[in-house]
Amino acid sequence: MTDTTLQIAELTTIVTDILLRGGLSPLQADAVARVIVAGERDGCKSHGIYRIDGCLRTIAAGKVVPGAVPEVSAPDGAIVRVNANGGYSNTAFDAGAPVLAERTREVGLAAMVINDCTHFAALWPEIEVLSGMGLAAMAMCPSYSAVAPAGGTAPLLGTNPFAFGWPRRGQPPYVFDFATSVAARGEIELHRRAGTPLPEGWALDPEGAPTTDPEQALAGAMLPFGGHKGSAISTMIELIAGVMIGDLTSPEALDVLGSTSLSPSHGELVLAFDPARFAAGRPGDPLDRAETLFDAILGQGARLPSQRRFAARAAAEEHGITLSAEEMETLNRQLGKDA
Ligand code: NDP
Ligand code: PYC
Repeated sequence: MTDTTLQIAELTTIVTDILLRGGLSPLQADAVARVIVAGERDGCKSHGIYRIDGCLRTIAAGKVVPGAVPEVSAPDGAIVRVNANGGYSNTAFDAGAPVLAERTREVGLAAMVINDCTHFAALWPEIEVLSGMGLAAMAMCPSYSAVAPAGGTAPLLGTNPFAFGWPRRGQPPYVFDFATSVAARGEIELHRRAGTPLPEGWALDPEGAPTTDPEQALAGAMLPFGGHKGSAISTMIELIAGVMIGDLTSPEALDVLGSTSLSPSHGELVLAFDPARFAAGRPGDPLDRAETLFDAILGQGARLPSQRRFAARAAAEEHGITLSAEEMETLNRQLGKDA
């Protein structure tokens, strides 16, 4: 059983073909394949090719509109609205991002509200688009109930990802992107598949007792990161990226979906800031001043978030992406090659 190394473009073609074969339109398949391959390329296995089966199940269950075309409306003001029309969040983001950037430059601060999207993806690919345009940005969304609030014992909040990016001149942006649970649910599933126990403090079993068994954790509840602090941030996301944008909270998304094995449909909120507009008239260039802070962090021997990811990307760009024999078998099955 040997590993296989694929170039990024080769893996992108394979993933796109699988999604087209699964029924997605080229518009949807292209955006979803890019984000899945980006996960694999950057060493984020919890949102890489492992997600393909979930996409195929979601399409087969009729829980995503496979040919959806997102609609952007931004009549005035700081809010850009994108209706995903039941398609994937990634396609909706692609449609709205140029308008969000334009509006941010005009107003200094603008928001993109994505409604009615199916969501399974990591947020940093979106954040990097905006930081690549010189903007600071935040993105967040609910998910489906999987996490007990701090002090509780049953799933209620989603794993609600939260991401932030800051542009840097001549080097990759400062980006963090994390689940507001101790770990992404995808990590629990990867532990289940590998037959490895979870670290202590990640989850509760269905009776509300601490567990390191991934099966029990998936049946029970995950825990928020940082106790009451993560619980509060996760609740904020339910409020501003669910209730406030007229879309579903995580409990509502789970009610509609009826399963934790498919990708939920809800909304997403993206905020973009033009640092130059915010700092106008104040001493110092904000991007230069940020570098002083980053240097001080690095000077202590700490690393910046996404540094590991950017290193993985550089390696993948140079040497390709190495997949196990089992992963290649799965891709071939998904391509219908073992039929
Ligand atoms: P991780 O805990 O792996 O990483 C979180 C962030 O912290 C990353 O930016 C990471 O950078 C950084 N980081 C990790 N270790 C260090 C360190 N020692 N010093 C400095 N920074 C560090 O992420 P999660 O498992 O919580 O989430 C993974 C992904 O899951 C995210 O991309 C998120 O968007 C996605 N997700 C999506 C959901 C959805 O509903 N769509 C729900 C939940 C999660 P680096 O990558 O370089 O290690
Ligand atoms: O990994 O927690 C997760 C997740 C949920 C939905 C998409 N990713």
